[in-house]
Amino acid sequence: MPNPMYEALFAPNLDNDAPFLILPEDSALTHKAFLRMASRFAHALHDAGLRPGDRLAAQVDKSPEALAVYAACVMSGVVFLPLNTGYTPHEVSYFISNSGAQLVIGRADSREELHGDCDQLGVRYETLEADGSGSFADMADDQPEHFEPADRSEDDLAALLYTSGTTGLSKGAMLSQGNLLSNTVVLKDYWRFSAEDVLIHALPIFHTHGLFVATNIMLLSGGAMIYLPRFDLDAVLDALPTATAMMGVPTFYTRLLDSPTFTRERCEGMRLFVSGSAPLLPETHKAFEARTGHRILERYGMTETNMNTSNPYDGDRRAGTVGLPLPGVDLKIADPDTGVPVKAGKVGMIEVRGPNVFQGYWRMPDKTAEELRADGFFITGDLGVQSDDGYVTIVGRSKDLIISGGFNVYPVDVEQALDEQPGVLESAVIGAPHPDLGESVVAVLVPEPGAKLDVLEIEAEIGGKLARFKQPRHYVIVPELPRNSMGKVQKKLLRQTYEGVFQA
Ligand code: MCA
Ligand code: AMP
Repeated sequence: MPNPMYEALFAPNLDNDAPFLILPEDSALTHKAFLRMASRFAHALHDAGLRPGDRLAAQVDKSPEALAVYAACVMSGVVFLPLNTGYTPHEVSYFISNSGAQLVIGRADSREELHGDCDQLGVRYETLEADGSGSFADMADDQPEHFEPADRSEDDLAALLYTSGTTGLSKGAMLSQGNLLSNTVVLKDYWRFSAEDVLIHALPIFHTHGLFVATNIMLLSGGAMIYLPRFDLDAVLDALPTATAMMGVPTFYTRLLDSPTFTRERCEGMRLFVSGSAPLLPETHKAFEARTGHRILERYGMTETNMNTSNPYDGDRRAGTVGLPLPGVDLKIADPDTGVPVKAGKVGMIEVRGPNVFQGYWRMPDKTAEELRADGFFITGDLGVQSDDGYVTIVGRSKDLIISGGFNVYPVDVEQALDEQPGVLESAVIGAPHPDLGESVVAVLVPEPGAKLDVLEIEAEIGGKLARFKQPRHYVIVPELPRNSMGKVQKKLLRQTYEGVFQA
């Protein structure tokens, strides 16, 4: 039966004995073995009653099994909803109820906290641990190693990825098989991936970067991934001599540069370093070239759109730019109000259209209509300029967003949690430059008249509600927030005032 992702990514590898996942301690899982595991998982999903179009939420540590859950969803037509392992049960409950997931796969230690919510919503909870064990793995134990793929078209949903918004309500971006596959096909060729490649995979697998960009490209090309549980500097340094490529967020590159053992010799077998998810500083690009002789290839994407632009493989990789629109992607720099293109060289809203652009937000037609124009252009919220020869430079964001080590933090989420704390009259959350994470979170708090705020208490309190990466790393207490004549908090002024708080 037709299933475009299965046919392109899995079918050619069903009997492929070459390694797919190279694991610590010199073990490896071949493409064939990985797909057999995924087939057993797909049978387990089917036995659990999941049918094409149903949703499965997974909050699991990175492991081969965790990746096989994704592949099993593609095989069986189940919509995959990966969740950041840092999310608190409070955050996860929202995703489960909003998505209407039929099954949650998570760690045993989260089961207790989510149990009540799952019971109330009638959702089944199965476990999968970092070592691949758990009740879900047990369900798949004796299943057949071939799964007849579910009938799916390019327009059918493959994944639901939640992205927060400036309104504080997380929205599920609906990504179809066609959205994911079209991007994978383009990127594989653009970046010249082949079965000879060995990619260092140190990214998490719950976001577009590590899940779709890295994994789908390696499935399509039949290559291998040195599959690390997380970015561990020593493990990455050890992996470099046997690898050909790496994908990472800028923090990966600054951490490598901070290590004296990161040398040109170590990178001799490497052909490509890709950076994305957050701005790569031109000085990092230059320092990297000086140290290794490699020019990092920077690209730009979003959860809603997959990858939109990339610096060229052969041509000029320009530091500080995100390169050229990818083949098949229409990109315009437009007036934010009208969508009409601005004059060349002028700053405007980046809008994109193409087979990579998502289907809209899950059960939120109004939000979809606000960001996706009727003619198919998606309003990214990123401000940019385009040079005469087509290179795009991102110069800012119209959305209130902080990107910390490649993770997005929407200030409104954090402000809501802070405003609920006793004694807090109001708060403003901003990003400040951070030497390791690019940007990090600063909270500016205003106490209620006569109240004395205890930052340690506030930290402890919001710790139970907000994922660690969203929690402020610096607090300031002020008598009032600066406002403009319209009464709006002047975040730009706050960012200027506190821009040095993380500098040594
Ligand atoms: C971990 N922590 C963080 C972050 N990561 N805090 C703020 N920002 C972060 N990014 C917390 C940990 O929970 C820990 O908490 C403390 O910070 C110290 O962690 P550390 O050991 O330094 O962090 P790490 O585990 O080494 O992780 C840093 C990291 C990681 C390697 C930069 O965050 C990472 O892999 N980021 C990649 C994110 C990514 O894949 N983004 C793509 C999404 P405690 O202090 O309590 O111990 S965007 C996307 O997909 C779009 C489409 C695109 O364009 O690609
Ligand atoms: P997300 O929605 O989590 O996928 O985050 C997407 C956002 O990350 C984009 O809208 C950009 O603001 C930012 N982003 C991704 N890649 C880059 C890049 N290379 N340079 C600057 N910002 C980037």
